[in-house]
Amino acid sequence: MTGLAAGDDGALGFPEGFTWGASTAAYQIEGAAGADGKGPSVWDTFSHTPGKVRGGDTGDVACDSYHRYREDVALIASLGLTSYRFSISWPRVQPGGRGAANQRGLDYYRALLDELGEHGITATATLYHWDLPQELQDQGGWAARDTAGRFAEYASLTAGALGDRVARWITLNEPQVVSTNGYRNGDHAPGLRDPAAASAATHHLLLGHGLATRALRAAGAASVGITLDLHPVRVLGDGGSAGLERGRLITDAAANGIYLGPVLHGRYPEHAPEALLPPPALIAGGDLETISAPLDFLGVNYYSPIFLRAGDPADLRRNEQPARCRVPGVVEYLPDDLERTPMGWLVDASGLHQILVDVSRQAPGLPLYVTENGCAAEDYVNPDGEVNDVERVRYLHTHLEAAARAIKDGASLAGYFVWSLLDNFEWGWGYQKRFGIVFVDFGTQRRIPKASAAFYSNVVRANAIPLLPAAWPR
Ligand code: IFM
Repeated sequence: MTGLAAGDDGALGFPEGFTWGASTAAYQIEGAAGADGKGPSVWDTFSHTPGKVRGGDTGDVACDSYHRYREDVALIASLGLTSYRFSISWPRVQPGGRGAANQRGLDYYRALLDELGEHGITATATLYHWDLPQELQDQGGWAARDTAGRFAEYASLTAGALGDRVARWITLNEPQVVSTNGYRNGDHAPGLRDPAAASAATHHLLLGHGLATRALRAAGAASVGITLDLHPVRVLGDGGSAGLERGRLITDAAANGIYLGPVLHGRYPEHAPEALLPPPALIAGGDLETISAPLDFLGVNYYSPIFLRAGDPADLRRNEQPARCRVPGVVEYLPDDLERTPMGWLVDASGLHQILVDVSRQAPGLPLYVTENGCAAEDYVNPDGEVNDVERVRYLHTHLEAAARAIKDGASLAGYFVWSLLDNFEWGWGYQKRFGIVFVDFGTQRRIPKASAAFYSNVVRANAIPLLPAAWPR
């Protein structure tokens, strides 16, 4: 790749060969919940449990991409994207999570890959985006060490069947969210509130990643990585105070280091709170070597930073919450001067710059891909039949500018995937939150590219972003 160039009009260019894509995940878009021999996943069970998902929504139909994948690939092609990140549903391929493959499940992904190939779009396939086969959950899920071995078996079988068509394999998507939301606070499937199971799940997810990486390599996989959700930790005011600095180190270890450390450096971070770490008895000899096997790339999902400031956890002020670092005199807070999306997430593009530069310092030369970045917005179809999602255009513009600046400042960023191609099933929020650059009318399944799709497509085709209006926040 060559360096960044400013176009004649001052636009900020990306390196030649930069990968431009959009991301989705199987349970969020495919629908066809029981079709062609697919087994139930933890998300089928969870979403069908009353009270777990807003409005009682399920992924039974979602965007029906299982049947409409040709239309969806045509959409991707029409935007000029060079790669599509999708996930493979483990229970479609192995309905019970072990044993022989379900050929009809593999056939679906082969057809999708063929369609992408015909349009010259490379495939970036995630093996696990949270839809664990329910049968494995019944045997302990990720809290059980055996699940890591089953995951490697599934990786091997899938790569053997589809590997010739996949440019990049991502083992896991956001293992931190699986452990925290699935096993610790119960907001996601399987809905457990069990701190011991959460810590065990953390280690077994990482071990599953390491074993799957080995299996993928043995199957001749072209390129292997993992996707982590990363959250820069920012400190207001006197970052020099000992308490705040300790708080920053602990928060960073809790939010990022517990996953980055083992994967990049073969060790859990020293500052991580003990309650989040797997107990030593679960870590067998050789596990950390397996987990830290060299990667071809790291996927970074970025949405929001974490802010810390001095405060009293026993007397919280507006916008403050107790800090996960539990350092006396330190609180987390949501700065007033930053916008929030309808998810309540802070909009802070400079956090993307920070995390990309930081990770590249930790792993010099390792190619990074932003595998997710985007926002929910209150989208609607206007009387002209258009969706004018100006908030998302602005969000993408500022974040792409931050990504371009990060490359200038030394980050080895090789590609960017927007989250998401389509409005979809947003987990516990059901269909109430729209993240797509393409609007989906869930009644008719009609797809309407939003203004953000046109904006993004222009960036992709130019391999450059227009200069930011001076008044926009960075
Ligand atoms: O929709 C999710 C995705 O599945 C994982 N990363 C965050 C997105 C927005 O919440």
